[in-house]
Amino acid sequence: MTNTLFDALFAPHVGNPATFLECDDGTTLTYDAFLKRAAQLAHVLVETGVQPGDRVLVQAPKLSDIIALYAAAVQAGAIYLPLNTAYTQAELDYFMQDADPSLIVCNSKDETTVRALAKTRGTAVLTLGGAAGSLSRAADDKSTEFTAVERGPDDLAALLYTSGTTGRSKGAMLSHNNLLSNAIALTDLWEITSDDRLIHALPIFHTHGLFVAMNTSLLAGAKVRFCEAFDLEVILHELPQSTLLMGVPTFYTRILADTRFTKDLVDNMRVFVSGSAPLLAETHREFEDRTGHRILERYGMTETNMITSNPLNGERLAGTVGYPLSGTEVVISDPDTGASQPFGEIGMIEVRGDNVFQGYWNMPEKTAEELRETGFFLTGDLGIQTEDGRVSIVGRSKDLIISGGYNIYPKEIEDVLNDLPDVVESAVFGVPNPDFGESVVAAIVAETDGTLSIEAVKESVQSKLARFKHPREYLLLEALPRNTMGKVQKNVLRETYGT
Ligand code: MCA
Ligand code: AMP
Repeated sequence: MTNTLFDALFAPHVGNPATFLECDDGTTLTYDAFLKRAAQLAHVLVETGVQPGDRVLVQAPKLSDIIALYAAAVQAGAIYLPLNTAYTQAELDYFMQDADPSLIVCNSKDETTVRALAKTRGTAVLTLGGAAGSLSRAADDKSTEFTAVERGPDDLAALLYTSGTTGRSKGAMLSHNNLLSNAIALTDLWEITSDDRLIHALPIFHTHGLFVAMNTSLLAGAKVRFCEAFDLEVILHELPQSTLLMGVPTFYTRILADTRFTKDLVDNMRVFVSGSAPLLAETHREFEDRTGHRILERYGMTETNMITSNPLNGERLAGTVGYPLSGTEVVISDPDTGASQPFGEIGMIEVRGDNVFQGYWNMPEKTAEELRETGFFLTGDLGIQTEDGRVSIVGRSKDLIISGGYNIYPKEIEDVLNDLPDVVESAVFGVPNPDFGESVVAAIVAETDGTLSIEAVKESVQSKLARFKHPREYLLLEALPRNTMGKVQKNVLRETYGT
């Protein structure tokens, strides 16, 4: 019986006595113990009625059991669907409707509300949250062996939602081979081995924290210092005993802002990886001046996993995202005609390879718009490529704000604002922010009767959207700037209000 991802990432660790996870409370889990826990959880999934191909939706705290649950879902042939813990009930309701999971695993403290949402569909609900979690408890007396369900390279292993320019989140369908091929390419390129110790301070519901960080560690048999969240004190404490850190640019600006962060703290460190958002050349330089290390920047997307990376051994250039990974092709095309651009010309970054997803869940038209029949995926990022293949991102053709590594699509926020009775129209845009890279500003044109209350607007936004998407500033304007075609000029808003 084969199960592509399980056989490569997890099964080789049966009986492996090496440490895998080191948690905040001081507990550690060996690879063997982790595998046994995953098997117990897989038994609970099957007993709950999860069938191969079913979605297991997970919105739960970052505990070791959540990684074992990911392994259990893969082992049981299910499709793992992780969600940001910051999502509101309204957002969760959308994902539940769209993905139609057979099981929801939520935080114990959210059980009542999640059960109320799940009830109408008859979806099973289990909880994670230390000893109190019903999933954890149910697993405790199960067998520590489980025969992995047959799954081939093209079967789906995960469904990751990514917001879109239409305001509606889309589920990116990722196959066993999408995840495995990318993990192999990154582990080889970054030379990750069982001698490595990774500081894992990213959330575990996105590609970066779940696949880039965990799948490579699993493949290599590395140790993972599993931090519940980003905490500067913990990072400074762990650096001398670690070799790898993977983070978003905010991690690096926050670390650099602390004067205790010095060269001698990172003597043991091998690689600092940055991604999910543009790393300022200034941060790159300051980091090198302070530590002698050049941050290794790489580029990816939920739909494609990682696409390019600066080299481990060659030159890591600030402001570039490096070369296409092994097995991944990048072309730069004219965004209007789709024709290939000459080297050095700006165009749409398109990508093809085993890393590229299988399409959007239940959205064949969207899939057809963004995934060409030739297999090339249109990233919506604008870039250039030099003759030797090095890629730089120079902008985006999609209207997107990246705040602290989280993607925020203005359309989703504008839809909420425009639905309010006193709002005529709105435009949401990003402005530079020293901590998060960009932050969200909303410009609103209100009805002329003057009854619009910003407090009421904030309340409405709060009930519908996760906190990280909330505008940090509201502007009341008489009119939005428009070009001669009537299109709102967000560049003008950014230039006028960016400071
Ligand atoms: C937290 N807040 C945020 C963000 N994070 N607001 C905007 N943008 C954010 N990213 C809110 C909190 O709710 C809080 O709200 C306030 O801001 C201050 O929180 P703070 O304590 O400063 O933040 P934090 O908890 O320390 O989190 C910052 C963070 C975190 C560590 C940078 O956002 C983070 O872990 N980001 C990584 C995201 C990531 O993994 N991205 C990868 C996805 P209040 O005002 O109520 O206090 S992209 C991906 O996977 C692609 C494929 C790729 O290429 O990697
Ligand atoms: P997501 O949809 O969360 O997978 O985010 C993918 C987007 O993040 C890409 O389309 C890029 O716009 C952005 N991104 C990821 N890595 C980088 C990077 N190193 N530099 C600039 N943007 C990046």
